[in-house]
Amino acid sequence: MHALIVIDVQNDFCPGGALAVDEGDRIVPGINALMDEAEAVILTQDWHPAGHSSFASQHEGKAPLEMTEMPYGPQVLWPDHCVQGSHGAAFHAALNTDRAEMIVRKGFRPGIDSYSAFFENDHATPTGLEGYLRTRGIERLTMVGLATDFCVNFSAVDAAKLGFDTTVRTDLCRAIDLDGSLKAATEGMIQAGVTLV
Ligand code: VGL
Ligand code: ZN
Repeated sequence: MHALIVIDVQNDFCPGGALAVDEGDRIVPGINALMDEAEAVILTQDWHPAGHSSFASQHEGKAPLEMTEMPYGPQVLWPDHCVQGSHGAAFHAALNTDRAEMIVRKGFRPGIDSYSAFFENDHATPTGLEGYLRTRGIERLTMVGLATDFCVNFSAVDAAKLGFDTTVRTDLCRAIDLDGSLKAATEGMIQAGVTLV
């Protein structure tokens, strides 16, 4: 069985949002069209408590997009975004959420960020998505959404490492591209065995 996984198509990652990705809204019609043919549809939603530790505002002297060291490793500091229950955390209004059979919320632990739909940024704390997919007999995944070089990348690499047959539709993703992060992400996904189309 095959599933379409739609990563973080939320207002804060679209133009006008707190962590806007260039053309983030442009992928919405194509994603909706893909849902029509999908066997199963799963959405992810970046979902941080106010004052989350990935926000630069919580680190004195730090600006958004600077790095810090967390107990689990290096972490990019972001503008406040996708705060639980806020307009920015809501899905883009044009995204068809009716087909979603599962919505995975991630990044809700105050002290740890979660780019991947499978594991938090310690690469150890599971979100539960792996078990959900396996118990439903889903073995093949197509991923689309935001941002190519962060949440899509981490989700796709983890999926491939877990043994899922994983494809990323790069035409239905858009990137933040911070210091060459898109190139590094592309190379990392290919190395992990992800199919990029
Ligand atoms: C994301 C940065 C912070 C993403 C989420 O969805 O790619 N990026 N939180
Ligand atoms: Zn986030």
